[in-house]
Amino acid sequence: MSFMSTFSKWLMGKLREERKAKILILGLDAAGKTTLTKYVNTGAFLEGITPTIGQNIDTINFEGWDITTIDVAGQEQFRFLWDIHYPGCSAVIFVIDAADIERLPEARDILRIHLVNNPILEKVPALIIANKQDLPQAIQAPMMIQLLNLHLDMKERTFAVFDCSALTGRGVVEAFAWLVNQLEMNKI
Ligand SMILES: Nc1nc2c(ncn2[C@@H]2O[C@H](COP(=O)(O)OP(=O)(O)OP(=O)(O)O)[C@@H](O)[C@H]2O)c(=O)[nH]1
Ligand SMILES: [Mg+2]
Repeated sequence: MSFMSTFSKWLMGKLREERKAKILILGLDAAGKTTLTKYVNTGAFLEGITPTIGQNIDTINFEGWDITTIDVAGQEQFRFLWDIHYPGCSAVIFVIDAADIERLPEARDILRIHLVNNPILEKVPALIIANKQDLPQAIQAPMMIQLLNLHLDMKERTFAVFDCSALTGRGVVEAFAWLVNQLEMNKI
């Protein structure tokens, strides 16, 4: 076998191997983390998803990437379980129920504790999903940035906020395309 074919085989193997990422999906209970993950996996809204206990680990194939998603339980009594998943994460998705205005302060606090002020996730890109945009009262990205103070809290970090609906699929592909773009850029 020539040097070039050995080299290109090695390179292809390397590229394949590096197109793997571990993504952590955080957010309050009922934000839509599991529904969103299932939407990306199946291309459809799945009804009747029950609250997660512990975590769901899935693999999503998106634009040539094998993405292991760790969709954690958002209920308060399970949040201590998030800690073990922080090391080795390539990115974080933080899902917010944008239609639940009353819980936005709680979402902001949890985002601060577990992401903004978390040294293990210091340099990790963050995709913020303003979910449930199919509901009329849902807050949209520009207002969400202000209400969650993201323009200040996240100024040292690469982040984006996408208006999504895990029910209709609106914005989901665009949001994941942004995420994969971050993975591509961080790989080089
Ligand atoms: N209208 C609407 N409902 C949604 C959307 N996404 C999720 N839901 C609903 O919100 C509820 C909670 O969704 P889950 O996916 O279980 O939320 P979760 O964030 O995984 O919750 P935990 O597992 O408890 O942390 C379910 O009844 C979903 O059908 C959405 O985009 N629009
Ligand atoms: Mg869940």
